[in-house]
Amino acid sequence: MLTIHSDAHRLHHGAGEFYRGRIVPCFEMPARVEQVLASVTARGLGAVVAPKAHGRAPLERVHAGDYLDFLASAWDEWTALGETGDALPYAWPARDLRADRAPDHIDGKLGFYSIDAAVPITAGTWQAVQASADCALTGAAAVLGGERAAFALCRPPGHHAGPRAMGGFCYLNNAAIAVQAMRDAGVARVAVLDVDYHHGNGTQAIFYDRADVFFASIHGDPAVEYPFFAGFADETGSGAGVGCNLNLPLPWGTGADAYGAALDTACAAIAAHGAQALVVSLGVDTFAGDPISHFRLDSPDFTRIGARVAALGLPTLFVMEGGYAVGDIGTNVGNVLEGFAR
Ligand code: Q9C
Ligand code: ZN
Repeated sequence: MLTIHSDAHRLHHGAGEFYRGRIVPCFEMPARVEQVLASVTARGLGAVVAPKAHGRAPLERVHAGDYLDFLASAWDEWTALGETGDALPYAWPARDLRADRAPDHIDGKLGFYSIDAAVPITAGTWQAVQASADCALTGAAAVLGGERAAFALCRPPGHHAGPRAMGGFCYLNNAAIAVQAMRDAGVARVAVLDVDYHHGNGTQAIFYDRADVFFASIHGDPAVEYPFFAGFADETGSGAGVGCNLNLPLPWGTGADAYGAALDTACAAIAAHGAQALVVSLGVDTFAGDPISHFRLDSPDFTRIGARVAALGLPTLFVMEGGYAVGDIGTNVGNVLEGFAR
């Protein structure tokens, strides 16, 4: 299986995120990707190639132009104030406030274009997030070109990023950008299977009213888990997209048996939709040892996830999302890919 990877991810290295009243060190760190790359290489899973630069046009198919402008200029606007550390938001247009106009000041923009304070912007963030999206787009092109599967080793991740907002370590929605590129290349129906521990609120929002993209997500119950404000089972799509969104929230402590049953349900729904290509938002933060999550999958369980996905028989693009047990992330991602390829 082809892997797409760029060193540019290292340019994004946040110092901290706001969590429970304090700034804590970022869980989303460069070492994550280094570990996955080492595992892919050691297992001989296939060639590792650099992404091709795809420019702004495919990003605009998913994200609003003013949001992209914000990401591109945020660091310069921040440092123009004399700041030298990471930019982080602190005020948001929540319920009963004006969410219909973008502020002029960078402090206001940071809140306007985000859903939480887990998204530090550093000097190299915009460059890294563009390279991450390019990994997904290069992977999509490989699958469109006839590859059975490809692995976009994206960092930063993407599935919490919506059309106009960053959040949850995510800036550009790499998986959604890849899906849209497949649609634009003529694939009539595409499915997204999101197995990250957290609900893919951004991907859901991007495709919520569409019938051409089916979204299925297995995740921690948002009643007790980030992102808290999306991911419930009654979110089934709107307009033309009614019935094309499947959320399978599971309780803290979920292990392999209940997880496997949910995965069967998600895969059956994807097959029923008639998708011709599949994008997997591949988070391995469902691992028992993950420091910020509460499922109990063991490393061998990830091999079974890969095999179940392979049984769909679809051209498949894996897009790296979360997973914060840095010592095990290589094993767990490698197991999914090997379980698929076997
Ligand atoms: N400090 C992804 O897995 N808040 N994002 C966690 C712990 C945000 C996770 C709180 C979690 C975002 C791509
Ligand atoms: Zn996650």
